[in-house]
Amino acid sequence: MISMRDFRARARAGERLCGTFIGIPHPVAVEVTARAGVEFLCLDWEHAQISRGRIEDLLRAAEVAACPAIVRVPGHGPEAIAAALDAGAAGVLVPRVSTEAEARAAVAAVRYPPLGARGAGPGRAAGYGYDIAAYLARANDEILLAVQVETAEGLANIDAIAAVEGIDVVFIGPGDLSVSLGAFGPEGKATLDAAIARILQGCRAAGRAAGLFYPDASRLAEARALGVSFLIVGSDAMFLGAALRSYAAEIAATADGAE
Ligand code: 3PY
Ligand code: MG
Repeated sequence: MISMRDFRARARAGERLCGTFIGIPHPVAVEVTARAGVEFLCLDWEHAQISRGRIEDLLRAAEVAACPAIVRVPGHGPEAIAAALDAGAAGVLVPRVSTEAEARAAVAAVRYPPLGARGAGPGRAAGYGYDIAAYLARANDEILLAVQVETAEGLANIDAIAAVEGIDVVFIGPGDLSVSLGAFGPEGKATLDAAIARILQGCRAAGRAAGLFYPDASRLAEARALGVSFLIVGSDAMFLGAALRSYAAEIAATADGAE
């Protein structure tokens, strides 16, 4: 089990960490997913129907299961980043970071001065004010910042983005990247693979840990070979669907009259 305290250090050091997205906006989904042994969770506030008010309860459920949980925020706004961190997230995943300026803005929103410009408040992370001094003292060391490179513009700017101090992980979103490059399906595979290889090269050159999304767990060996350490695989909903599909296939295969 990974302690909340070590999470950022381990991610920065390029130790393999395997998480999954949470898209089902209920604490039960969080507890069930965390207790299965997944190494961290990423609450998907960008693409799932998770309300701002729900984030805090989902983070609480992750803490009950002693599983580090970060939040994929719905954009670059410092308000959403502050809301996730003040609620107690172990870090944030900022989507669609395409320029050095956007990467610097993400650092500014996540880090307290002098490294950034995050505002201090008596939220849950700061013990509702009881622990504010202690939280301010440790937050810059412990909060993880991962930025997603998943556009053609981000690909073009990868070296400048990866070099920004204060970023811990550059995370590749292959879905959006393929859409942005017009590289779909089997015909687009070579283009997408080359783009991913270029991003990974930029990460290596900057000494930055690299992350990647996979829809299922069948390619963990490939990730290791590519030098990708920070993995988000599927989501609670996708794993639920996959398990139920396999059950449904068993039902069909063993139905009365089936061969
Ligand atoms: C993408 O594939 O676009 C993602 O954002 C995966 O997390
Ligand atoms: Mg994406």
